[in-house]
Amino acid sequence: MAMQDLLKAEDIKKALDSFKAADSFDHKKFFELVGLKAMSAENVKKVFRVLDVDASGFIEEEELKFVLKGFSKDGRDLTDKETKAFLDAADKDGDGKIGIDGKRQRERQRDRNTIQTNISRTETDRKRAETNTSTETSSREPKETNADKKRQKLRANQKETNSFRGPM
Ligand SMILES: [Ca+2]
Repeated sequence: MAMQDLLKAEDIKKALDSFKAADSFDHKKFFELVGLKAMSAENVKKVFRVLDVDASGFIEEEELKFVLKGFSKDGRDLTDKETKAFLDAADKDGDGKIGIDGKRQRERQRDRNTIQTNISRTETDRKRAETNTSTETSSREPKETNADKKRQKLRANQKETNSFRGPM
């Protein structure tokens, strides 16, 4: 499936023309201009498959850099800054690539686990996945502690207020 079968050539041109200047790319506005926002989920998936050049099921950083070329051969490369910003915004689980079901993170997680079980991965990938998981867990703990502290402080403040108001 080619991109011009999915999107209108004039919309693609309009969208590409809007972000001709380096570092001007805004993926949300681009998707809107190119007509992706109004498309059915099924067609969005088709677009995704065109952009997923190596058919890995993910759009990796390298593919993202050339994402505009996927819409038109005249599309410019994204700058490193734009690629990074796009990836940060769209990569919800921080694995450094964009999955096809970005909005349904929980299902994706399950899919990924299935993929990890079914497809034999390189040792490096597995190790990286394990490291990621442990980092995620440990980075979550201080946040909870902070939130707890905040709650305790709030409760303490409340008590003070109550006892202050008590005699009144
Ligand atoms: Ca890919």
